[in-house]
Amino acid sequence: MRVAVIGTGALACIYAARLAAHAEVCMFGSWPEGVAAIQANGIHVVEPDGRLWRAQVPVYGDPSEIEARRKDYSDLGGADVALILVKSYQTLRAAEWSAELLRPGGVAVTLQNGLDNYEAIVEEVGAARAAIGVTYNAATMLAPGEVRHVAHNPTYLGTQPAYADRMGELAALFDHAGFETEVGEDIEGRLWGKAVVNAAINPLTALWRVPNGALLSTPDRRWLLAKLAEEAANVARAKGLSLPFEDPVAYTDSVCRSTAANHSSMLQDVERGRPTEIDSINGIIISEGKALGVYVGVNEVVWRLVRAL
Ligand code: KPL
Repeated sequence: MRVAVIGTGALACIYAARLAAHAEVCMFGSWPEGVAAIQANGIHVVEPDGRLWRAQVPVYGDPSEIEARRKDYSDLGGADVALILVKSYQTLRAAEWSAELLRPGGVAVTLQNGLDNYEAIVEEVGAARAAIGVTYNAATMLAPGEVRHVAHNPTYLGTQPAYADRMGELAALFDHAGFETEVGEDIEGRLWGKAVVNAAINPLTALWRVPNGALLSTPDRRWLLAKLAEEAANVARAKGLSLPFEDPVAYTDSVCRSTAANHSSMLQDVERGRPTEIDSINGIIISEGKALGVYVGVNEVVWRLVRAL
């Protein structure tokens, strides 16, 4: 299978590095330091137990190189899958690249945080070639091209009849590469399930600059974590979605525990002085909640605090 990984951040690195032993993988990115480090030294992965390993993955970043590689891909027939792992505010460009890199029946799969990526991808590649995935893997960028895989957690892939066979093959590839993966039709519930967790964990870790596990350490932290998760889950339920858990607070607590050492992606953004994904996570929960008459007051305060940050 020919896989184009779009992005060079923490999750892009762990997916590309693991898949490279089992598929023809190529990365495409616009972060110059990330591209340069991977070109020079490959991807360095530190496992949760401290074991270190390295993978060589071709990566293209310079627009002229991307152009050349796109041409190679089209000569070869194009990529079977484009895995989109950029920040949500970069999705449109990643979707444009995917449209050029994919072969006619190829599928672009978002594995990103946020609730507005799929729509942006559909605009570029069409609904018959766009799929939603949800990953609970946690990873921290140590330096450009160097990543700590903090927690090995499941990946979920949504499927539609138009590309069910491709999603089955991709899930088998992920499994071989060490990503425990499930394919299912109700991916929107899973996507919102992840957004509930992100809406609670990500802004609080970014505001207090603490790892995920530290959110469980005091009653005040736990109270805010619970309110954010409950409000987000109420919006999902008001939309008629069935969430992959009964109790959003217990579920969010369990993710804090299973990713305790991780610096959430929003904390990593704040630490690096980069924009956050707050609008694609809490921002959408707030606008959908208001439209449905669901109380989202705590999300709104936290959304404003992060935007002000
Ligand atoms: O998705 C994540 C993120 O950091 O964005 C979690 C699951 C919270 C892991 O840190």
